[in-house]
Amino acid sequence: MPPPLSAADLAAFDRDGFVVLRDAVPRAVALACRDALWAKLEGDRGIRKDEPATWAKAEGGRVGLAEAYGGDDLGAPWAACWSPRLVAAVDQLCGEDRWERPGLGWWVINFPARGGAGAWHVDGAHFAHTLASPEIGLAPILLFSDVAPGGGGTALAPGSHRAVAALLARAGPAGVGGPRLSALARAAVGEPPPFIVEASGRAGDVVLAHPLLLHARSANLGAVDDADAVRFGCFPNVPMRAPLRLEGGAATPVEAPLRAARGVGGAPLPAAARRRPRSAEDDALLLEMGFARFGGAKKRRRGR
Ligand SMILES: O=C(O)CCC(=O)C(=O)O
Repeated sequence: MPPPLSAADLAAFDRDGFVVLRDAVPRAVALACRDALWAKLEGDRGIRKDEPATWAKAEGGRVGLAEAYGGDDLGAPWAACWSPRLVAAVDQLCGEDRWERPGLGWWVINFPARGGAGAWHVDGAHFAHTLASPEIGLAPILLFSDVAPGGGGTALAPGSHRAVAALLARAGPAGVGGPRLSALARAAVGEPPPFIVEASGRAGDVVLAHPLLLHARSANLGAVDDADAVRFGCFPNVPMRAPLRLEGGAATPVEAPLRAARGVGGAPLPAAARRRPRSAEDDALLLEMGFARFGGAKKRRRGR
C-alpha cells in the first residue's frame, strides 16, 4: 500500500497544522457506528433520530459522550474504524511504533440550529504542556456524519500550531497548564483567529490535526430537524509512548514545527503568565471540553 499521505499532504500538515484524510474509515463502517450512537442516545437519553422534538433534550444543542470504544468494547462496527489506511497515516505523522491507539471517543453530537459555537482551545486541559509532552501526539477529528461546507464543522485555525509551539518554547520545561495554554493561544493567534477553516467532509473522513492546533466547535448550521445534519464527531487524542523528540534523528511531521519553534526566540514566559488561579473562563473551557461531569478538572472524562 502506498503511504496514504502524499508529499503535498505532509507539506500542508506542516504549514496548516492539519490535513484531511478522505475515506480514512470505510463509509459504511462510519454510518454503522453512527446508528449505534443514535441507539445509545435513544436508550440513555430518549433522544430519537426520527423525533426531532426530542432533540431539545440535548442541552445547549449538543451531547458530549465520554465513552471511548476501545479494548474489550471494540467489537463490530468499532473495530473496523482503525483501518490500515488510517493507521498508516498516523504512522507517517507520529512515527511507526511510537504511538498508542486510543479508544474511539470522546464524542460530540451537535444538533442543527440548536446551539452556539464553543471556546477556542488546544486539547489537553488536564496536564501541563511542554514542547515534548507525550500525552497528545496527534488530535484527530473523525467524522461519523456528513458535514457540508458552511454547515458547522469544527473550526480550525490554520498555522496556529506554530504560534502555540512558540509559546511553549518560551515557557520552557516548567510548561503551561492546559486552560492557560488555550488562553495564551487565543491571545497570540486572535479570537476569533484571523483565518478559519471548517472541518467539513463525509462520514469516514478524518482530520489529522497537530496536537497544538487551536480549534473550536462551530454552531451547526444544517437544516433544522434534518437527522442527516446532526453532526457526530469523534475527538480522541493519540498518546505517544515517549516524549516527542526535540533533537537528534529525523523529526516526524509532528515534531518538525516543535523543533522550529525553539529557534524562534522571545523572552521566557514569566511564571505569572504561565500560572494563575482557575478563572470562570477556565471553568467554561473545561465544561466545553467535557470535564465538568466529575466536578471540574477532578477527573478526566475522556481519556485525554
Ligand atoms: O465539537 C467540536 O467541533 C469541537 C470539539 C472539541 O474540540 C473538543 O471536544 O475538544
